[in-house]
Amino acid sequence: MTELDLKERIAAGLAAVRDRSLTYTDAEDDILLRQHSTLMSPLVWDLAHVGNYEELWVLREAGGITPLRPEIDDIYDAFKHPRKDRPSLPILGPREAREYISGVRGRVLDVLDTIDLDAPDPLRRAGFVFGLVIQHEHQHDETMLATLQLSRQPGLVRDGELPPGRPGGPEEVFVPAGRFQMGTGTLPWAYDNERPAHWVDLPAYWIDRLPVGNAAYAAFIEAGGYDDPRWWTPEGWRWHQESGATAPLFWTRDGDTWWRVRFGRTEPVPPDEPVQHVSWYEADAYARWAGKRLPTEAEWEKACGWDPVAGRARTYPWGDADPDPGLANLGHRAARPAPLGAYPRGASAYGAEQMIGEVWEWTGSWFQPYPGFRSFPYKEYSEVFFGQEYRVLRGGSWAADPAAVRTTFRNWDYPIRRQIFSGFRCARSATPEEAGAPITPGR
Ligand code: AVJ
Ligand code: FE
Repeated sequence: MTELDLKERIAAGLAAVRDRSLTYTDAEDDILLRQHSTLMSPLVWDLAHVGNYEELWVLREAGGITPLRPEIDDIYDAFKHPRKDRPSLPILGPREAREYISGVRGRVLDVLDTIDLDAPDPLRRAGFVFGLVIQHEHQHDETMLATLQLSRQPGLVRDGELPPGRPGGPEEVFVPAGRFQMGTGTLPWAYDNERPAHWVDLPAYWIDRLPVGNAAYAAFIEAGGYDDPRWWTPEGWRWHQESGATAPLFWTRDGDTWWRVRFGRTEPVPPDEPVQHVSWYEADAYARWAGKRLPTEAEWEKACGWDPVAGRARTYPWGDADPDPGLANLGHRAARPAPLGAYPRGASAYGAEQMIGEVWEWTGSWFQPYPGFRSFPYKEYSEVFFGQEYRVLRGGSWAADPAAVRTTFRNWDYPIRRQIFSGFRCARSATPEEAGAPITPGR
C-alpha cells in the first residue's frame, strides 16, 4: 500500500468510527447525561473521552500540538475516576462535547495530511497512532452499546438483517497436537498485548464447533445447573449466591418460556442464537456441567487462526481477507448475534465456526503478558491489568468493529462481568487414543 492509500484508509476509518459514535449519542440530553448503571459512564463521558484520547495521542504525542483544553484532561482520565464516580465530575455537556471532539478531529486530519507514515518512530510508522485511536473509539462505541442495553430504553439502537442458521453438523472439531504461532509480530495496528509472536506447543484437544447456544444454556438451567455447587468454582458459587443470578443477564422466565430484554424490547429468547450476557463464572460452570472446560486462550487462538497446512497464522479464521457480511457478524449489522451455523464460509482451518463476531468468548486464561512483552505506547492500556484478576475474552462480538477484531486480538474483564456481549464455547483435552490417532476435522 502506498502512503497515500494508507492515509485514505485512515481518513475513512476515522470518519466511520466518528459516524458510529455520533449515532449512538444521537439522543436527548437526559439519556446522555444520566448514569444508566454504576458499571458504566454517562454516554457523554465516553463521547468526550474518545476525543480527549485522540487529542492526547495524535495531536500532542504525534503532532506536537499544544493542548486545546488541558483543564479537562483530568476528567477524561479513566484511571483517575472510576466509572461510578463519573456523573459527579464537571463533564462537558452534549453540545460542548460534540464541539470539542469535532475541533480535535479537524486538527487530526491536518496532522494526517502532513505526517510521514514511513517515519521510524513507532507511533507514526504505518499509521499506528491512527489505528490506536480508531480502535479505541470503536471499543468505546461497543461500551456505549452496553450502556444503551442497560438503559432499557427502546428505539435508540438500530437492528438489522442477518443470514439464517444452519442446524446440524458436528458438535466439536479436533485440533491435533503441535506447535503454532501465537500473537503477532507483523500486524501493524496490533496492540502491545498481542505481541510478540511466539511458539506454543499444545497437546491435542477438541473445541466446540460453535458457541454455546441459548437452547443448550437453558438446558443447563433446567437441569438445576445454578443449584449445584459441583459445577462451580468456590468463587463462582459465592458470586452466584451473592448476586442471586439464576440466568443470563436480561433473561426472565414466564412459565416455560424464556424472554429477554434487548435494547428496551422484550422478546422470546431465540433458541439457536449464541448465549450472551453471561459471566465467566457461569461459562465455567456450564462447561463443567457439560463434561468439558473453557478453552485456554492458546487453544482458542490455534483453533481460530492456525493454518496447519501453510504453517502460518491467519488474520481471521477464513484467511487474511477483510471480513464481509457473508463471513462474520461484526460491526453492528444487527443488534444481536447471528443464529448458529450462519457463517460456513467463515470457518477456520480446523472447522470451527463463528469464532469471530457474535459474542466475546470467555477463555480459561488470566490476562497475562506474552513472553517478551513490552508496553507500548503506554502502560495503562494493557500492562496494569496483567495478573490474576481479569479473564481473557476472544473473538469480538456482533458489536465489535472489524478494525478492532482479529485472530490475535485480546479483550479482558472481571469474571463477574456480564453487561458486556459475552458468551463462550467449550473445549476438552483429547484422550490418549484420540490424540494418537488423528481424526480429520468433522467437516
Ligand atoms: C480492552 C475493552 C477492556 O474498555 O476498558 C478503552 C479498552 N482501554 N479505553 C476497556 C479501553 C482504554 C478496554 N478493554
Ligand atoms: Fe478509553
